[in-house]
Amino acid sequence: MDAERYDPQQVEPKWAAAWEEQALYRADESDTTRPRYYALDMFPYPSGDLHMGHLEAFSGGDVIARLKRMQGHNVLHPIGWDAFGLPAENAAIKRGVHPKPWTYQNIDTQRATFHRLGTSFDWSRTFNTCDPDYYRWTQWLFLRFYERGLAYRKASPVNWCPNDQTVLANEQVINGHCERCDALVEKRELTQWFFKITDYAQRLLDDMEELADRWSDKVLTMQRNWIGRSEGADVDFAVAETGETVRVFTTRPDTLFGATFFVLAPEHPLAMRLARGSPYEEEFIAFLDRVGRETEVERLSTERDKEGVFLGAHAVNPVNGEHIPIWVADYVLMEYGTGAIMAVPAHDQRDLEFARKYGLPVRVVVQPPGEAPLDGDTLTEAMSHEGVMVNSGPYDGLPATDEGIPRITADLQARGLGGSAVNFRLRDWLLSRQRYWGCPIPIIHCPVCGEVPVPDDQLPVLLPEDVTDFKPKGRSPLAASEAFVKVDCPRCGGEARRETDTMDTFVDSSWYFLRYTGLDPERPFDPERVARWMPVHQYTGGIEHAILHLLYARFFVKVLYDMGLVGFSEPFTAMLNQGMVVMQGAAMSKSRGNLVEPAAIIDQHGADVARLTILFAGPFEDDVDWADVSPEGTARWLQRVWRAVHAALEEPEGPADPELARLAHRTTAAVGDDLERFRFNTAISKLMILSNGLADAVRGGRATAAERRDAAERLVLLLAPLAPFVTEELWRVLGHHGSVHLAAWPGFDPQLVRADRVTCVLQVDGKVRDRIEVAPEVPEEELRAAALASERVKAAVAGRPVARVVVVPPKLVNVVTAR
Ligand code: ANZ
Ligand code: ZN
Repeated sequence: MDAERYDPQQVEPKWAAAWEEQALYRADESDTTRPRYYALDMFPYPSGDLHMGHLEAFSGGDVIARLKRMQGHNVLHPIGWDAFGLPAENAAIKRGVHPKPWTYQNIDTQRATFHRLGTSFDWSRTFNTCDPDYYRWTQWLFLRFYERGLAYRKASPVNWCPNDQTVLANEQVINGHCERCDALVEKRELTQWFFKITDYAQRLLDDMEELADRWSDKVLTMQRNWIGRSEGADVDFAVAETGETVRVFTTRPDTLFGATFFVLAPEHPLAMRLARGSPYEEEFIAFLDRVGRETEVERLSTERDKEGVFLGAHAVNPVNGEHIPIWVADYVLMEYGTGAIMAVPAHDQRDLEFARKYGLPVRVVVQPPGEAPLDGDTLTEAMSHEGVMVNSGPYDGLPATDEGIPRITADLQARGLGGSAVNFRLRDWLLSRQRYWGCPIPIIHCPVCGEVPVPDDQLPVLLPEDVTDFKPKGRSPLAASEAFVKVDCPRCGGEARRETDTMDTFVDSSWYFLRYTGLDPERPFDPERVARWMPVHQYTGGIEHAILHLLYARFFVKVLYDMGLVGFSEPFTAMLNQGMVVMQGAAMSKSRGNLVEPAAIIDQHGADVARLTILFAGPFEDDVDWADVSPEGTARWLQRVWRAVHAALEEPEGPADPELARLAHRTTAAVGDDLERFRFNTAISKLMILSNGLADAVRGGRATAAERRDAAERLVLLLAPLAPFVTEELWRVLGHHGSVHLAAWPGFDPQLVRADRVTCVLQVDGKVRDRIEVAPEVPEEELRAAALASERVKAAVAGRPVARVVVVPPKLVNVVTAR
């Protein structure tokens, strides 16, 4: 090829085919000498071709895999497709085609784009979650969870998306809207399948300590808040009129003497019992109906007026025997704590607003020390911070938090009226969906035996092929297939019905990373292979999964750990989240007309340019605005790299040039460091400096042939993880026979890397006036003299007497004048 012009369209397909043919990136199962490294990228949804977010994520993930390979690791870098689910199905409905061929067609399209992009995947272990060979094991795992009581069915108020006509997990409701289609989510009372993730709440929280520093703080904080652990106490009140007990959860048992009313969630079973037959029944039922139409967000909103109804009954406060009125109110939720609260309006803002609206008393029981006594009648804002207990009988004078809480809690416990309690915000994971394109739940409903699991040897329960109507109608489209639904009970042989709901796709993605260790035909995964490769060393993917997928996958692995199938309880040792790719500040979309697609960029500039451009755009974790980047600029740089390497080999040599050697070694050290920390953008800018340095030296007739070759080889090796095609071609130009991607990552000479000049800042009275270059080991005296000799420093001193000179070698001199 031309030494003057590099043609990616000619070179890239050639290498893409060769790499595939040689299975260059296959993980080596038999090798026991090299350390193993599992570089995992979140697998894509096959809805259309790869998008720009994919380009960024997979380019970054691929750099890591390639770097580790060159550094001598036996790398596992797999890929597959998260192929079930709503996006594929909705698109299929819109186009009037079956979700299956549509999905597989998209997978083919994406696979082709991955090939063009040159991602270093091990293609021998790819799979799609919609393959029966895969979902068979999803069903098998479901049954193991079921046996352990970790998968169960219950009726409860659940989130319902009226647009997608299916239920949603709490994690899929974003500010009251459907995560997928943004429709306002409703509550419906339905019987659904759940995973008992709440059993693992504490461990999900505790094990995050292992992840500190290797996962972003942002993701860890989001998970911590989602799990939402609260410490407090359970307190039993009695109903004065009926004598029955009703329990509340409170984080503030120290405020018990300030409880002036009692509130039940409208859905609390006791509320209906108390209302029935009372003069308040009609009002209560109308209220219940109204609240049923409010979303959870509305109910919890601090902006909205709280509403409630008195039920005519009273609760007996266990600490002082006081009778307080029982209300129902919308701001108390059935799904949190016990669904009942003691209201302490002086110290809880929501209770205060409710009390003021309905004229209920407000009693201060915690007083800020050293301030004038608060008055419950005039209080406008609840006093929610620490203080000293007052109006609290035997507890008066105690510091409320440190002593009041433990004492009151212990006293209640001693009397059998409660005790300390921990509450989690986390709810069980609602996993069933009323949609076609998902993994069938392997359960049979028998009129005699009840719920019967499908026996393992009858797996997979295949999705019926005779369903033609996929439109969501509130019940699963699978119910329309007689052949699917009608089945003999595995236990009694009688006529029974199959469960027709399918699983949430997040079930599929909660264990896929285990199966990449080997496509075992007999098991979901081979525990020995898993032990060899896992936990994943580096996981790369979008921050949008900060809670959903990452929480569920952590939960699955903990259950598998308890089952003895894996030897670790955290699947992903380190996590890297890329930012979003936007266009002129807005999300890219076809309808906005601002859509850019990776395939089009590859068509125009080649894959290396696409990869380099997105990685050069900024820090990996920040958002990228495609309007601000220049693939043309990157393409021009690659042309310069191409010419510089050729010129380095072809032009007549010159005198030795230690500067070039220093630059090459310094770049080696810095780029290795940058890539290790995922600072792809700064690594690229350092490589630009090296390529310019090499071109300049050659053009200026400097450097020996050996020096030039060394610099050129380093440039190609260091660039290889970022731009795999041009470097593979240049590696041949440099006379090598094997692939650059299996070559060893270059070392460097620490002597050459050590900076020989550093910049010293010269200040006068703390203001920067000049900068000079000095040796790193410059003596203090010499530095002081050099600073005082600077023309700019002299001008700034302007003849005033110098009071003292602060010298911090080799970085700073500050000349302080007397005024
Ligand atoms: C009395 C009290 C006094 C409260 C006070 C707070 C401050 P977190 O921190 O979120 O766990 N609560 C309990 N169950 C509730 C439910 N189902 N719906 C709405 N609110 C509920 O909040 C726990 C506090 O939220 C509990 O402590 C309870 O109010 C309220 F000065 O009890 B507290
Ligand atoms: Zn039966």
